Amino acid sequence: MSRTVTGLLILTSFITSGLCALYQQLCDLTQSQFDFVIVGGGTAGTVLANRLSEVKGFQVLVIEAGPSNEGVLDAQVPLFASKLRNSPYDWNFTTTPQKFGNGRILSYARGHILGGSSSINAMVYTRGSVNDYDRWARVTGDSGWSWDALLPYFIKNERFVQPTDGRNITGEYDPTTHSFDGMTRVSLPNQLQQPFDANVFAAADELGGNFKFNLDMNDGKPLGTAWMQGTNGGGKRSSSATAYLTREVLGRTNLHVLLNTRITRIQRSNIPSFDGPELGSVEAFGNGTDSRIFQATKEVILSAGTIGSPHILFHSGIGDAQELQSVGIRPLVNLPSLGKNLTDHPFLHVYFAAHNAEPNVLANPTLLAEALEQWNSSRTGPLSNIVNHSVIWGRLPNNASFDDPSAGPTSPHWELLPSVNLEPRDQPHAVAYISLVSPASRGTVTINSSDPFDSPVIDPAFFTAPVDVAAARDAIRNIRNFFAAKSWEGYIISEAPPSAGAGSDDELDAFISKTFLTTWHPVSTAMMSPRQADYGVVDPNLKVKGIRGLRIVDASVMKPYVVAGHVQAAVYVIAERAADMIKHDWSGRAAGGNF
Ligand SMILES: Cc1cc2nc3c(=O)[nH]c(=O)nc-3n(C[C@H](O)[C@H](O)[C@H](O)COP(=O)(O)OP(=O)(O)OC[C@H]3O[C@@H](n4cnc5c(N)ncnc54)[C@H](O)[C@@H]3O)c2cc1C
Ligand SMILES: *[C@@H]1O[C@H](CO)[C@@H](O)[C@H](O)[C@H]1NC(C)=O
Ligand SMILES: *[C@@H]1O[C@H](CO)[C@@H](O)[C@H](O)[C@H]1NC(C)=O
Ligand SMILES: *[C@@H]1O[C@H](CO)[C@@H](O)[C@H](O)[C@H]1NC(C)=O
Ligand SMILES: *[C@@H]1O[C@H](CO)[C@@H](O)[C@H](O)[C@H]1NC(C)=O
Ligand SMILES: *[C@@H]1O[C@H](CO)[C@@H](O)[C@H](O)[C@H]1NC(C)=O
Ligand SMILES: *[C@@H]1O[C@H](CO)[C@@H](O)[C@H](O)[C@H]1NC(C)=O
Ligand SMILES: *[C@@H]1O[C@H](CO)[C@@H](O)[C@H](O)[C@H]1NC(C)=O
Ligand SMILES: CC(=O)N[C@H]1CO[C@H](CO)[C@@H](O)[C@@H]1O
Repeated sequence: MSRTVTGLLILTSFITSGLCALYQQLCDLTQSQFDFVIVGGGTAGTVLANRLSEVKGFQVLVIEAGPSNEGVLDAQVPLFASKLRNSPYDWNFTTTPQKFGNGRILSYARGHILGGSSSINAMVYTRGSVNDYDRWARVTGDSGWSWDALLPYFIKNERFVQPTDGRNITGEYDPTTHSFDGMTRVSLPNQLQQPFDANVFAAADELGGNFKFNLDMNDGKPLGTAWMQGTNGGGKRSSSATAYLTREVLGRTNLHVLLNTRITRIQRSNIPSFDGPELGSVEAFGNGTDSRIFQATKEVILSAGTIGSPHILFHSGIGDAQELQSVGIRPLVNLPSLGKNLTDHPFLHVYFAAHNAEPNVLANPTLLAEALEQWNSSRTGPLSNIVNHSVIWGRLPNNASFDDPSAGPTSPHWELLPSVNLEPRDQPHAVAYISLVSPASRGTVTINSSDPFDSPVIDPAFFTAPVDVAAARDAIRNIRNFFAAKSWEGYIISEAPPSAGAGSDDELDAFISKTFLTTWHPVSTAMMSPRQADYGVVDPNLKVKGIRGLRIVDASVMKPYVVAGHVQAAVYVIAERAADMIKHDWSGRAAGGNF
């Protein structure tokens, strides 16, 4: 089987054509001065590349460390997503030993490919809640970050399409919540899995309360049980690269996309310019020994992600001055908040033995070959789906004796993803994935060497706030109640190891400590704060405090509050809004700009 897959990979990579705007390596690009230099061709970076190059007078360069997404089969087939971790398309980061995990080290995937993490993620598409964004607006003092103000950007990002099985989806979503002419293809499951999916919604109706049916979790009020929505619209992964860097966009003569090139530092520009960037020089290394300097005349924009953006800034002398000195880097700008307040969602798996032996397509080579043929010819079948079909969002009870870390009553504390047969196990089983989406714990990203090619030191500090442990226990108890519903009779047998039998708080804590992982949602290492604040990294317009001509546009700027959901939709709206801010700032000043 793996031979077929490899064969297809080789075949499709031959088809990849050399578009003029796409440079495979550093030596292919001769031009060295641009209006905007975007560092990182990931989720946010490709949105900016598209939107800024809409202005014909802007010369735009985006530099990506990883290779092209084209022809990468695992980045196209939705159900192959998990194969992209620990691959050439992953930076392969790890965390420091986690205290609550008795020193366990976790792998910490990040996309290393055009489209960044949107090319390797699990494709769940959730906007988050009204309260999440209204809190950003409140703590930054910029009402432009509120839910209502950002709604036009959600609309600009989303292109909702019908599932590929052609079923009638009335009652599975609210069409008035969605956009049908944006960029990223979003859909409901492309194929249902019965009786599992029917049981989920029968149990929701039977139990009510925390589990009551919610027609559409993307309307700003996610609580309850809802149908899943994902960026697998049309049966194929829709990443920022496939959606925002289409062949047509890559054909623009003012857009340049440089692949397989890593940025190590930004430095003082040698071009004298009245309103040009203070740090307008970008140091780039090819995959060989090649290195070059690129110049920005208007702005350098960092879109290297929650880990990559602070990493580059530290090596440029920006960050906590004392910490930089201690690793032998000469400080240029003292910004003590950089790399602090890292916020991520812990992840747990709870297994239940089941009667139904539903075929696990990924574990059976014959089934997999058939499914791949079906996917290849019609974008239908099991491979066209993301891992789950439904989602339950819930809150800790109101009487819980903790300061509420959530943004408010519309924001969940936990997310449950009921699913079947996800991993090979001896016995048929159901699994509930649990993500704790309003965490109070805060971690850090730092460096321990002055070599920019060394990995950064990543500490998400999971479960260092006791309320996060309480939320995990509450989530586990809720999924037990959910699978105990009458609707599951004849399907679920009983909870399986390793959580089976863990009843007391102490027993649950031991299970949580031994098994927790990341949901891969780190944010906030370059947090926004009000314009006059003496903490924070960027102003609400995403300009780095105290440095002219430098912006950060990616997941790292989320105010030290992650949205209570999967974060890609939030990154898309941050990038869409940032593109408008940048165009506005330079409007009329771009030679030949078509405003
Ligand atoms: C395994 C996984 C599963 C996930 N699942 C989901 C999900 O189901 N739903 C969801 O909403 N979110 C999910 N996420 C999170 C979501 O995908 C990310 O939060 C989001 O894509 C981050 O966007 P970004 O623009 O901040 O960074 P990225 O998309 O990561 O982009 C950063 C880019 O910068 C490049 N870069 C970094 N450093 C350098 C450098 N020095 N020089 C040049 N280039 C550089 C990187 O290669 C990358 O392409 C998942 C993430 C992962 C990793
Ligand atoms: C990540 O690890 C995999 C497996 O070891 C390896 O093949 C890949 O090249 C690594 N990724 C990068 C960007 O080095
Ligand atoms: C889909 O189902 C709804 C309600 O059951 C019905 O009103 C509608 O006409 C159906 N649409 C199509 C295209 O059949
Ligand atoms: C660099 O990457 C390009 C494009 O993938 C490849 O053709 C080239 O062989 C690589 N060079 C080295 C030295 O690895
Ligand atoms: C982390 O965020 C909090 C809340 O906004 C803020 O008060 C604090 O100063 C931040 N920490 C750092 C080191 O910037
Ligand atoms: C997918 O379809 C194309 C076009 O019909 C064909 O060339 C290719 O071999 C198919 N791949 C697989 C794995 O079926
Ligand atoms: C809190 O309320 C829940 C029901 O919502 C109840 O089961 C629990 O016992 C209460 N806890 C306390 C400490 O009152
Ligand atoms: C720096 O941190 C990395 C990653 O945590 C670790 O592997 C390495 O040993 C550390 N190096 C030093 C010099 O402390
Ligand atoms: C309802 C359900 O669980 N659907 C899918 C969840 O993900 C696994 C995939 O890996 C599928 O096997 C299930 O059918």
